[in-house]
Amino acid sequence: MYNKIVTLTEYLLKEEQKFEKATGSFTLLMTTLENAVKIIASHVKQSGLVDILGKTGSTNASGDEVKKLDILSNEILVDCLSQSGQAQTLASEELADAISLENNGHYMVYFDPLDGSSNIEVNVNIGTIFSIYLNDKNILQPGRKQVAAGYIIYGPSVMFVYSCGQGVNGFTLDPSVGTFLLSHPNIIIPEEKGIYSFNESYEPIFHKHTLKYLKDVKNSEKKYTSRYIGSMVVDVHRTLLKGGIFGYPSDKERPDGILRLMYEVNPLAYIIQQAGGLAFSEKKNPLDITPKQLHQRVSIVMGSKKEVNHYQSFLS
Ligand code: P6P
Repeated sequence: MYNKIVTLTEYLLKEEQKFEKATGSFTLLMTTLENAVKIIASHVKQSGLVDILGKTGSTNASGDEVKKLDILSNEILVDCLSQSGQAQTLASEELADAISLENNGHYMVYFDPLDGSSNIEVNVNIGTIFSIYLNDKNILQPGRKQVAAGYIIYGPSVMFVYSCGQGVNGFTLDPSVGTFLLSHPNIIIPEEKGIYSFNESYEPIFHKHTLKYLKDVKNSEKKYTSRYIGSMVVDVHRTLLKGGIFGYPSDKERPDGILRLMYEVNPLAYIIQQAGGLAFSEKKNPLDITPKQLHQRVSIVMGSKKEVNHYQSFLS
């Protein structure tokens, strides 16, 4: 008997059967998303070749314009999700306003099509982040109302990580078959780990509590190390699997940090909390923030329970 590994599609269908009233709409939405990110993954893999074959913004051998990868990724997601008919509203970091589609889709999908795109040219991992709500016509729902969220990491492997409220599962693309296989069932974040992930070049403008925290971990008996990739989705993925803490806190010049609530912080905070970790923006759970506008920025610290509590202990 060959070693039967569960595919993402099989997993989605199995989950669907747990819900009596399921119509298959969510499964179709997620399968559409899966197909879109496979197309993005293929472009990401070739991105290094674009430099050889023609700079982005130029035209390629067949005369097509070579697009910036984040713009192309956004177009792929908008096209695929629009055609699925399952989402009535789409919102993207790359679009000023949400798109309202002429369909009866049950869902609203928010996404950062290619987070960390500045890392593409140096061949460092990047990712797509998504957040899904039921379509209740209000595009500014708090993160707690997400029905599903997750991300796809384009790295040595392409990984699809998501939760719909019953824990977190990771699927790895088998490129020989073109299928995501369940490789990380029921991911639980380690309760503590000495890895902190902050951009310390902002030390001159960090608030006092952040400075005190960083000083403490550098002089702690417990061994800490620093890791910062500069793609939030990748820094959070490492934190999810290995433990530790990721932070982009507010500072003296950016009272709301820089990360986006609707399609970066909420989906990743949802995943971290579904895996048993903590997340907070200033003094509250980001999932409890009622958004004021679509591209709202918030400060964020998230990760292992003990590490986040340790950071919070420095908040006066
Ligand atoms: P800084 C990438 O551009 C991004 O939006 C996040 O993915 C990442 O965590 C952050 O910005 C990096 O910002 O200020 O450290 O370069």
